[in-house]
Amino acid sequence: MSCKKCLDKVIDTYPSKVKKNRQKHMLIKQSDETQEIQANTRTIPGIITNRGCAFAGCKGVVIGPLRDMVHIVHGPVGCSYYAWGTRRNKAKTKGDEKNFINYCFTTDMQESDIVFGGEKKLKEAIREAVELFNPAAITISATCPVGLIGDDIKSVAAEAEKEYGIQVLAFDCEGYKGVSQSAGHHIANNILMRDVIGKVEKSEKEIPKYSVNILGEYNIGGDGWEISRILNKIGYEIVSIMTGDGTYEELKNTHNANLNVVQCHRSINYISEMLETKYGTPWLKVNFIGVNETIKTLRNMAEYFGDQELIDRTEEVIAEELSEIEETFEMFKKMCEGKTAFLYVGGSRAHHYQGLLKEIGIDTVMAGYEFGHRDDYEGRDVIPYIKLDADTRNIPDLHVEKDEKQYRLYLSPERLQKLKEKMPLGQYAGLIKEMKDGTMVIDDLNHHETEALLKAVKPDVFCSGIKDKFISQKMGIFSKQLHSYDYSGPYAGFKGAVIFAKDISAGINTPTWSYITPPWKKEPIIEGKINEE
Ligand code: CFM
Ligand code: HCA
Repeated sequence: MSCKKCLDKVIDTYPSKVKKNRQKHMLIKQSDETQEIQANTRTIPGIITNRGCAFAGCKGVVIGPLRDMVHIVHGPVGCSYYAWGTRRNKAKTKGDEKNFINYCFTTDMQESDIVFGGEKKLKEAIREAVELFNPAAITISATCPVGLIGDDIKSVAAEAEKEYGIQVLAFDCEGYKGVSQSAGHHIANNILMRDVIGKVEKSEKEIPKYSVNILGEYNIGGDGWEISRILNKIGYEIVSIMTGDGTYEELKNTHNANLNVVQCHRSINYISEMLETKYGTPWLKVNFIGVNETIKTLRNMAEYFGDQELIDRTEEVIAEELSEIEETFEMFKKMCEGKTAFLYVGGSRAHHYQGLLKEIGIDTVMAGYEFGHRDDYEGRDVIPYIKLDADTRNIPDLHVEKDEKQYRLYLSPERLQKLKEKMPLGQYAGLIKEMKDGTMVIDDLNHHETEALLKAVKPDVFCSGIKDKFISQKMGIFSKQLHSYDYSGPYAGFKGAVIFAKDISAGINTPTWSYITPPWKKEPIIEGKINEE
């Protein structure tokens, strides 16, 4: 069946209004056309989406991985408890530093708090956290009911700051804000930028030459550790990693670096942009997933700094790392060649993993984001992203001013301009550009579409998350979680690529799938059009 026919079949069962809506979220890559896709809009009520909420994006994704802070979730117990430890953002304790990553802190609001207000309980939770744990700082994240009943978490935080002499940050990230977890990224970015980053002043001399921040890297399955290992080996100084295995103390220093490299554009582009405006540090879009992309990234970074010594060292490390993996990588590649994949992940991995899959001989035939914006699909030198950023509807955007005292340019504007022509400095190509013609692109893929497409196309592997993993496996199609890595990882960098290749080849080649009969082969299935009236 052609892709066009496949997509038509998938949406054919929808009522006409829904069909019209969903059509705009789908396309088939055609490089001779300028293609647009609708993204970052509200999911149609009733449709089972894979998306999460603003609270997930703020607390779960951006601030949660900061290990030396106590993150209090203000709300009923479920939001906190059911998300406990699920994201696999690993963190190690160094020396006698504090590390609260394995804890789950919540105010556990009850009915009476919903009726009479939960501020007292929140104050009490902060007091308890300070007395028991003495953290570097505290965050408070509001879940849905807090916004609905109007608890003033900001004033509770301000009072606590005075009382305990540590920063207490309040995030109004009620789940219902915006249209997905993307809204939560934005809320977290704004507050970290306004209240934490920039707190330490340093002179130019105190800033190491090859100092970088890694933005949008959350150390899932240890990815951040593997990336840091490679960068340290070359000779880079990592000032802060945002935010996987990161700390409040490092975060305060983020502006004291000479380059920001951005792994996940979606979740952190607001901060990278603001750092450039306020402190003059440019950002470079990087990708540490896949061997070729890692090499390209390392070469771009070296060229940005421009010193021959660094360029040579980079080549040396690349050669060393390659020699360690080549043989094993090749072996797994032989076991995967000629297979096909569906790739459906949050807001950047559906893009980042296509190259790595290609390297092991797997063709991505469908890819899409849960909550990417149009710039994550279409690229952002083409589109002025602010205008299209629909999630700013409910979220006050922060526009920072240039900081005259701490603003410094590492490279001259002329050199920066030249580099921009060679590498993605301040630019992002997005997912579609690098795809093969004929690939299906689907935004906010839902459960009906997942089932129908898997059935029609039968890819060899479906890379996505926990919510659809078992739809796929019950159909006899191997699923690889690309959020949590199914307890494996790291997948980043050279060594990570081999672990990924090993996991995929094991999953595809196990005989298990031949023992499973998909439900449509053994049960009658009623199919038809939904009556529109
Ligand atoms: Fe960025 Fe992420 Fe992703 Fe994301 Fe996420 Fe994640 Fe993801 Mo799950 S920050 S957009 S909100 S790369 S938690 S580490 S795996 S959906 S593709
Ligand atoms: C989130 C977190 C999540 C969920 C993963 C999944 C993650 O969106 O709140 O659905 O499998 O990576 O842990 O994206």
